[in-house]
Formats: sequence, C-alpha cells, structure tokens
Amino acid sequence: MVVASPTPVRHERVRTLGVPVVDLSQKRGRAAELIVRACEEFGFFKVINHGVPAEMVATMEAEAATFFALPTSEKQKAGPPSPLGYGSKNIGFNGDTGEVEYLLLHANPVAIAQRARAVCRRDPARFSCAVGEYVGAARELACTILEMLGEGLHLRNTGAIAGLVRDTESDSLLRLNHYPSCDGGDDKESEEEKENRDASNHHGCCRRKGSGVGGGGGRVGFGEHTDPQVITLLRSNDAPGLQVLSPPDGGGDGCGVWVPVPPDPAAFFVNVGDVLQALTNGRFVSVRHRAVVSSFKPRLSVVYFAAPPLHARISPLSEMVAPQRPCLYRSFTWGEYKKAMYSLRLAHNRLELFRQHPVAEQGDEQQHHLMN
Ligand SMILES: O=C(O)CCC(=O)C(=O)O
Repeated sequence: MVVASPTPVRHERVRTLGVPVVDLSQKRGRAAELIVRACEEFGFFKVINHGVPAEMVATMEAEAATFFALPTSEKQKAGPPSPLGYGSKNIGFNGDTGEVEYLLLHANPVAIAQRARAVCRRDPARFSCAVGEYVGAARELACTILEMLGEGLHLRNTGAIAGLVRDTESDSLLRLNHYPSCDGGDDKESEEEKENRDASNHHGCCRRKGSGVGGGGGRVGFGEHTDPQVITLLRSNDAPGLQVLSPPDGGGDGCGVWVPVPPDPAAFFVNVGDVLQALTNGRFVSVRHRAVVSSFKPRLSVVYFAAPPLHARISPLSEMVAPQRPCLYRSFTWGEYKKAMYSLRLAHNRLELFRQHPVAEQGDEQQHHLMN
C-alpha cells in the first residue's frame, strides 16, 4: 500500500528574504528567464506591470468585502462548502481548521452565475459580472506566464502547459479568503508591524522577529500546504499574512524557514502548483505556503487556481526527462489527483503518491542511468 508522507514537523523559524520580482513590461525573453529561475529556486514570485486593470481588481475586492460583511446567516446560504461554496474555519473534509472564512467558486461562467444567486441575492448579475471579468483577466495572465515558461524551458510546444488552462473544460477555481484581525477588527497597527511595513516598502522584504506563527505570536489562518493545480495567482489587500517556505519543499528534516511576503495590492503573487512540478519532472517545486492572521488588520485575498480539465492526463513533459533525470512521476488524470487530494490533510505531500517506484524496484537499465 502506498501511504502519503505525514504532516511535516517543522521548527517555527521565520526569516527575512526578498522574493523574486518579475516585471512583465520588460523584454519578454528576459522576463521568461527570470520566471524560470524563480520557479526553480523559490517556486514563487511576484509580478508587477501585469496589465490587469486596477478598477477590475478593486471591483472584485469590493464584491468580496461586501459578501464577508453580511450577517453569518446570510453567508451560510452560500454554503456549506461541497467543497465549493462558503465555509468558515473548516478547510476541506479532513479536520483542517484555521482563522479564515472563504468562498470557493468554480471559474466557469455558468457555475459563477449559479452560485451568484446564493452569494449576492440583491444583485447576482453584478456579482457574476465582477467575478467573470476578474477570472477572465486572471486566466489570461496565468496563460501568458505559462507560455513564457514554455519559452524559457525551450519546449517544442511552448503553449502546451497554457493549453491545459485555456481549455474550455478547465477546472480552474477562484477562492476569496477573509481573515479577521487578531484583535477582532481594530485597524490599528502595532509598532512592530509599522516597522515591518516601512522596512518592506524600502527593501521589498519583511523584518518580522521572534517566535510563534508569523514571528509575532500570530495564529494560523490557512495552514501549511501546496496548491495542487498548475499555478496560482494570488492578490490581497495591504494586510500581511502570506508566508512561503524556503527552500520551497522545506529541504527535508523540517529545516525550511518561513519567509513573510510583504503585501502589495498592486501586484500578483504566483506560485508553482503540484501539477507544474509533475509536468516539469520536479525541476520546478510546488511551494509550501500558509497564511497567518495579522494582528492589526483583516486580510482579504483573492486566489485564482489555474487547473487542467478533469480528464487531462498529466505526466512529465518529454523534454524534462533525460537519462540523468529519469521520470519521477507516473501519469495521472487531474480528476484522479483531485480525488487523492480530498482524501488527505492539507499539509500532506500528495505528489508523493504519484511517484514512480523507488529506484530499487525499477529495471536495471534505469538504475544504471541513475548511477551515471
Ligand atoms: O490568503 C492567503 O494569503 C493564502 C491563501 C491560500 O494559500 C489558499 O487559498 O490556498
């Protein structure tokens, strides 16, 4: 029987590190190189000058804020999460909890319009329109980034990965997350947070200190996990909370450090998902990340998960496999992967379930390749 690796035990270490920034207005070839490097080293980067109109983003955020401001009984009419729909504190079906409420939507227009009737009873069309436009722009940005990845990796079909997300049957999702502030909604900033914000404005990185989740005794909003899809595009208001693990897979033995990501409402944060790790045969690593609850301000994040269709078959791309780099993963459909994911806790390393047999169980030829 194959058993997924258990939840990692990690020391609570938080450290300042700048995250890679990719300016999409620079020469495409250079931006593509930077994206490939960021995906290899961090599994994570921030994009600026991305072309998504600020008004569209503001409209989406306003819709999210309006929904989360409703009385609980109203919000519950859009739940319980199946996994789509409104949920509070419980994440998934296996006992994960956090200080978060969320609305998970399928990104296809028909599903958005249907859910809108429960989410925004006063004006469902307004909600569908805001979400539909945002999802369209996020999908375009995700596909541009994936095409650039294809170019940077010198794939024969540079559009192959983006094609999975452009497919009309793509299983992409949008999640709206709302994290309350630790002190119940007071927007006052502590001295330490003010210092962090000033530091991040100057250096592009955050200087949190101390122990505990987030280095400041914060609580878990959304626990440690990787995203299962191809890539994720996240943007948030100006409240901190997102942290990524460095190295992206923790480096084994729980020795990774948590890197707080300073918020930037004008930017998108992009992370490699499990499917992209499989497609690149482990060259890119699906980054472990989490959200901690800020002590001074509620956090609102809007997250687009770019996914293949359920029936799409995923296996390492032929250009990513070589005698010195044997195929790490067996092929699976996105539907199969999702099923495995829903049976596991948030923090499990689910891609391990799809690893090829260990070297000792493979043929002699494969072992010979590995030894050379
Ligand atoms: O809200 C955040 O910053 C992180 C959210 C996240 O990781 C998720 O929704 O999967």
